[in-house]
Amino acid sequence: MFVDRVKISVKAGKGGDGIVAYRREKYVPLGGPAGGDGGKGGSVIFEVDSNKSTLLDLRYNKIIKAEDGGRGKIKKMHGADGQDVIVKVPLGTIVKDLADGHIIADLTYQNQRAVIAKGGDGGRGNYHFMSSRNTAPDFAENGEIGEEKEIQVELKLLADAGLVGFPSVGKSTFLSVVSAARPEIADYHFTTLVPNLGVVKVKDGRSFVLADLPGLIEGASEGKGLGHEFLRHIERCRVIIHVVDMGSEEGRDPIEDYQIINHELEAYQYRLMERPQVVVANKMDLDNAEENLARFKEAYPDVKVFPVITLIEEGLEPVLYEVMNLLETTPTFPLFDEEEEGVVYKYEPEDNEIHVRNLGNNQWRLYGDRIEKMFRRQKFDTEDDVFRFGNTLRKMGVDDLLREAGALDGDTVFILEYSFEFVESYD
Ligand SMILES: Nc1nc2c(ncn2[C@@H]2O[C@H](COP(=O)(O)OP(=O)(O)OP(=O)(O)O)[C@@H](O)[C@H]2O)c(=O)[nH]1
Ligand SMILES: [Mg+2]
Repeated sequence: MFVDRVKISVKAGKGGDGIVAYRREKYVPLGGPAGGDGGKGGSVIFEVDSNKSTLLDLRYNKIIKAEDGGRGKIKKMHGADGQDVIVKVPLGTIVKDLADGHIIADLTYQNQRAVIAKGGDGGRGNYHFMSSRNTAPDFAENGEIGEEKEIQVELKLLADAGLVGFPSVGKSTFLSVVSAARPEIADYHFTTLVPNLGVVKVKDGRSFVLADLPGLIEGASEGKGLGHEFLRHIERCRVIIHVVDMGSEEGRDPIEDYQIINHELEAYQYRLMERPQVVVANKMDLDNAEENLARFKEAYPDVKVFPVITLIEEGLEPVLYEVMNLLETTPTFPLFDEEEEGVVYKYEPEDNEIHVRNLGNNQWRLYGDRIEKMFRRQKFDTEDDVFRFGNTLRKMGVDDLLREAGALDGDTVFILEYSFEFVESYD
């Protein structure tokens, strides 16, 4: 089965907690702090395996979870790192974060790896916090939580050129004679149900990857027929080979066919008409072909047409040279989002700012990625922990921010789901 779109959940492992421990030595009442660091949480990593051609495996594996890191150990020993989970995916796999639709990974070469959900860092053990003032710190950090995401995994075939046209015009026949691919060929419509790929070697030694796609029909861009499902695979193609049945074997008019297909490409969302097109007039062996070709040239005097008889491999070489030459001068097109127009590569930098919001009733909220992350890693087991965290915040300028915003002594300050009393310091 060909599966090219799957929604799954990925969950990276939590970092192990750092621990509080002390060295024990004979005759020494209290040795130095020696609590080890927690191990890193495992990550969920995707890796390209070009032997894979579909996302079928993921359909049966809806939740992918990596291992948590181990707790730190005594004698400054590290906890064990959580195992990463490596998921093999086909070439051309794209991963989107369903929360905001942005592309997390675009896997375009063999063995390429991308971290889809990053494991949390381990917390530091207490020996890291030793200072001249505190020689026996009784606190350690918690491990960071691992990333957790709902993602959409999509396969967009990595082909340089794509064959489009009505059903039965000879697209699969074309692929079969110019490459080693052996797609099914038959005289009924929609013979091709899933895309096929082949490597085309041009006589001068150059080569490109060609995709044979299911036939398109009028209304394909609105979901009619099969082609719509697969039109998005053309998105990566830089050149389109538009095959027209000049023999009008099916009783259709090639002049109209050409227009209808172009209209569908135009109406579809990936700006497919911006790609250069090579128009192939196939089935020139049939009775009506010459006459149709003459009418076609009259109707579209500016369109360069390549008359061919795919069946007996006649006239194909000029087509392949034309495609190859166009590929050399055509840059790749950026990937577009399905829902909204525009480029979706938006890497949002982590928000390092600390924000203050007035919640009214003498209540305030502190938020921002950095402060929330810091907070999550903090243990609050003892008074000392709280005091220490307060000091850190003060150093980060949080008191000033609150004061500027109008916070008063005794107000309540929230971070995530926790609250504190705001006490101005006079030191
Ligand atoms: N006479 C003639 N028939 C051809 C030629 N090329 C292909 N055909 C025939 O046209 C029919 C359809 O060919 P396919 O290659 O399966 O067509 P397709 O465009 O892939 O069709 P779908 O997969 O259904 O979209 C087959 O019976 C082929 O043998 C040609 O140059 N001349
Ligand atoms: Mg076919």
